[in-house]
Amino acid sequence: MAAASPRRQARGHAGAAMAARALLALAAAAAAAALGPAGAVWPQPQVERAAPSGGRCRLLPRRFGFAYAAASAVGPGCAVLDQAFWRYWELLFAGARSEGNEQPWGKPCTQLLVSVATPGCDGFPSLDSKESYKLSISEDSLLLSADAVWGALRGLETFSQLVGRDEDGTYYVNETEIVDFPRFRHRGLLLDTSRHYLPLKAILQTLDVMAYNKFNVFHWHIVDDPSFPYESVTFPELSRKGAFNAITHVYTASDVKAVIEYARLRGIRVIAEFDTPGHTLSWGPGAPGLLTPCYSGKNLSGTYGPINPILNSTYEFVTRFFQEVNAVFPDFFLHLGGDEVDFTCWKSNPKIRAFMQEMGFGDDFTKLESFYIQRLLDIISSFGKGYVVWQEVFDNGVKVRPDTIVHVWKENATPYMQEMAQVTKAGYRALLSAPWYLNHISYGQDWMEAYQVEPLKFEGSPEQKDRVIGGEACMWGEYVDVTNLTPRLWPRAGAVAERLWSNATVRNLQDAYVRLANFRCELLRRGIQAQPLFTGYCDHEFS
Ligand code: CP6
Repeated sequence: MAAASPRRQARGHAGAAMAARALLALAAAAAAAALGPAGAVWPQPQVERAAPSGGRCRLLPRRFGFAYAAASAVGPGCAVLDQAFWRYWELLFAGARSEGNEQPWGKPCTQLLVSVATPGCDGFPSLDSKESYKLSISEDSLLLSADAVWGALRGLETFSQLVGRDEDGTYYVNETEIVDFPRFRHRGLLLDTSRHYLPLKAILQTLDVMAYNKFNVFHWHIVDDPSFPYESVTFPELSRKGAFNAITHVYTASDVKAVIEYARLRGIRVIAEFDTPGHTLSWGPGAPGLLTPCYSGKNLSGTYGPINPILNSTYEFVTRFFQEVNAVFPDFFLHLGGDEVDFTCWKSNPKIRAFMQEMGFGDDFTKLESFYIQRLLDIISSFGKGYVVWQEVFDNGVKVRPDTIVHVWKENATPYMQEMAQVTKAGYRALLSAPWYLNHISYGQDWMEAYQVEPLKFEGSPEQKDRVIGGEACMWGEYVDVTNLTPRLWPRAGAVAERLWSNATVRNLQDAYVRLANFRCELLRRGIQAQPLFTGYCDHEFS
């Protein structure tokens, strides 16, 4: 099988036929895998030791349940796990028409005992959360142990993928022992709710599927140029005048709370991005005086540019606005954007140019941008929050706090791996997104390209590599709304999920194809309209 460059092959005609034949073999393998035994987990666990005995244990829906082990530091009343027990029971057995074979083999397993070492159920997950877990499945007992509830959630997901059904419809799980932990601590997915509004339901469903993939950060690119759907309590005019529709296309305070809690219950952090000073056109109508008025020659042109960085009123507004954002979003980190600031309007404005002279910035508008960003970062720091910024903030030499996280997104300006080297060499932590733009589509198996990325493949010291805390798959919304979000995301985002969770050595495309095709069928079974990888079928595709 010529799996090394299937993408390149799929582009040429002769290559396409070859790749198609090779992939047909893969598709057959995947179809066989879909029939049953589970054991194919996505993303692949770090260590799995299948028991040589080949024993299995039978699960009867009415007699199977999740329970807390006696020694567990958390027990009934822990909402994160109580609710996860319900969810996973439903996922496993809901819609089961029967208990399986009337005279089934072997003795049934009745309980998965969950033991968590550290107390704590009410908090939010964080960059430092422990997500490791151990699953021990034998004919006599099913045990899941974890340091923290967040790891128990990951283990429950793995368990749910291990359960299969045989020809009689009997549920079973094979003996195995899994020791698992994430390779990277930050495994994110960006959704853009400004280019198109995404209904609350679509966001919540995406959080479900993120949890199936062990993603742990929802990066909410909530506002941008085209619309401002965030309903601010302090500045209600922003969404009243900046949303596509001020009633139907907004996220109210209660919507935002619902997203944050739904995510928390799945071990997912919500990092909100309010991108400034560029990408802010939609802020203008609701915040008079905030944006820079552009000139055409000597006259106002009637259009607006980035946030006006030379006015005190700007910083008063920004302080009050981010005070609210700080209170609404509990995560330690905010994403402050800072990308793609267009200097044309600033250049056209005589007051801005006079300010540049006064400040000694000359013609260097990156200095003016830095002037704004530095003041913004000081405001955010004063709230005790940390921040993530897009790479331009680093590229332009803005003085940032040493604990700043730099988000690498440009594919080519500087090759992105070189950028990772530079960011980490300067001592900053880095997040990678440049090769993971899921909004880009092309004919063929483009998930393979995302899958083959190696985030640490750059020249640098071990300390530098340690500063790569993970990455994010991005779904920018110019051409994506609720109609095509789910199939465009899944299972392609799964490629990024496995790269960020599994061991660096897990990179065999054939093996990944079989497991991902299998996982995609499981997503269909769970009611998620995930698109196919290639030819083939799933048992549940018409449900
Ligand atoms: N919006 C914002 C975008 C993009 C960025 N920021 C973007 C740019 C180029 C591509 C995809 C997305 N649409 N606010 C860059 C981080 Cl190819």
